[in-house]
Amino acid sequence: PSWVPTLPEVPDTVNLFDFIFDEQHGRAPFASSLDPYVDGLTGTRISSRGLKERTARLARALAHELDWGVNEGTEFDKVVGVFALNTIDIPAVNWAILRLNGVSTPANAVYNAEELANQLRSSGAQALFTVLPLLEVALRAAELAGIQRARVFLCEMPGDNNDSYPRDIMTLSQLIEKGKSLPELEELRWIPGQGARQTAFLCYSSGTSGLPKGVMISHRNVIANTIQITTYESKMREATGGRNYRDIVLGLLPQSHIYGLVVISHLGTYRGDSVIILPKFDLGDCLESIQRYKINTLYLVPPIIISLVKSRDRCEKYDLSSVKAIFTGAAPLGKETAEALKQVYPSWAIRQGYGTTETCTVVCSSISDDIDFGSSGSLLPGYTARVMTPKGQEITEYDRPGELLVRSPTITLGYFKNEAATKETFVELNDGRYMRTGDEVVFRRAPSGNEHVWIVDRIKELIKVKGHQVAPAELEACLLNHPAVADCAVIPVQDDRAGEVPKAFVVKSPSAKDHDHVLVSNIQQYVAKEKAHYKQLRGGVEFIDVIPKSPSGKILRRILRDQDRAKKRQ
Ligand code: 4UU
Repeated sequence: PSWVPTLPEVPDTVNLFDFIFDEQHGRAPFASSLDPYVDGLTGTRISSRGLKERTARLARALAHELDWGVNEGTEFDKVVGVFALNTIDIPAVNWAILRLNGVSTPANAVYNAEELANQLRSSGAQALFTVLPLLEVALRAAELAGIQRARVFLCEMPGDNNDSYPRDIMTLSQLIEKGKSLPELEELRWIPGQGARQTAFLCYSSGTSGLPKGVMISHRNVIANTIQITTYESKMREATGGRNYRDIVLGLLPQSHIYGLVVISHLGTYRGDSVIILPKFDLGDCLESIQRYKINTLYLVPPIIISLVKSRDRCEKYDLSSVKAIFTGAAPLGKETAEALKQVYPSWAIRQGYGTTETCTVVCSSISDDIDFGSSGSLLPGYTARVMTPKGQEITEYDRPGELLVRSPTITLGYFKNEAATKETFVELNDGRYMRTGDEVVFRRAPSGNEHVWIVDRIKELIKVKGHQVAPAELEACLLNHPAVADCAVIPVQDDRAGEVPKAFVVKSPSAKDHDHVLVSNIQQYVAKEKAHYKQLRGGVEFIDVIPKSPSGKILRRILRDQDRAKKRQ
């Protein structure tokens, strides 16, 4: 639409580390009077200068401990896992890894040891950062993935009992102290253009099908999305009265997921915001922090919004008048929930964004003076979209659903060591390289006249539980190890709180003799033991005679899903 500003050129010659820390790139933080990170629980602050210095020292210490040369090997020889709750030091950990020309692979903090070990193995991680509450899982996973104990590091966080730090495991403070006296690292040898297309992060996503895969996110992808968002928002702020406030942001969403990684660490620091870090969701801590730090921008996911609406009485005990805008994404925010929130907090601008790991975050987002509840707003500058029928025909009319394909400088490099999946998801069309989102959308004209994207359904296999990805293929592989399961398929079912939860259809093996209700709970408990808690079969287990499959043997989950929905509507 015409109001969306054009995208300034996305630099090809700068790496993400310099983009964040080098003042010549027009970065705001050093001009900002705000501290980039504040620990919401303790009030501990890190200044811009402090952040830069800590990152530099940490990079020197890491190079020393891991015996890594900045310009030796490729980025994939220097992969480091980050398995942590949010702390004010996680951005510095990521950027220190990038300063070594390495790759950070952030892992979901609720993973169990097996799940983490899978990611560490798949990414080829050589070292691991963690926090005390996750240390046991981290050490077990490191062992499974062949990472030596000496290469596991601990980031301190509030509430730690210092006596519990094992003596043989280095903490972040020890590393930073050590880095103080180590010599400067050599300059990053950066090949202009090519270097910017080097991988910075391996974030895991199952994409359109199969198991989680490492998405190769380049330095330039992250830079591009921060520039896109900043450009888009500056226009919006002009449109809403030229407000030029700096944001004080709620930094609650995990920095291990693309949403938190880009929007909280990178966008926040680039813009000179102050991010108030909380390690995990606790309504009281959130409300307390909003009041105490006068937070004006909340980045949330729908389940948290639901709890804000439902806990209205509790919220009224706090002064939340600083809040100007809330952003929601990672799963659909229904029209009803958005309207309920607007009723409770009429002064808050509610803005829905839509994004994916493979597009290095935000694709489209709504603006506050153009409320169109349920929509995900307009495409960010630099995005081109196409809507396609299953047969590959382009849809150009409004209101006709089809799969969304997008092109942008944020489209990632592909899946790590997975040519087949890369080819399926990233496709070359006549005007460039597009990413198939696997989401069904319609374009619609909003009351304001702007063109908006509505995410209407999901074509791909993915299940979204509280915004977290659950890959049906992963649960199916797990279920097949259960003696009572001969065949199975997993689909999403709607859930009031979590958005979606997984449900399994199971063909019983002939040896299964127990009563169905015993078997159901037995199977559910099995998954609960093997997998992280959000992957549990909360949608239930249903026995069927045969799993519908295509002639080539692909599970037709969509048939099961549509049948299940039809049954619930009856
Ligand atoms: C309906 O969830 C994400 C990224 C989310 C994000 C980040 C910054 C949203 C807004 C923002 O500002 O990534 P993934 O890879 O974990 O999951 C991607 C999938 C999408 O393909 C879609 O199916 O998550 C679903 N999804 C949404 N669905 C993401 N956002 C939305 C949304 N409505 N607003």
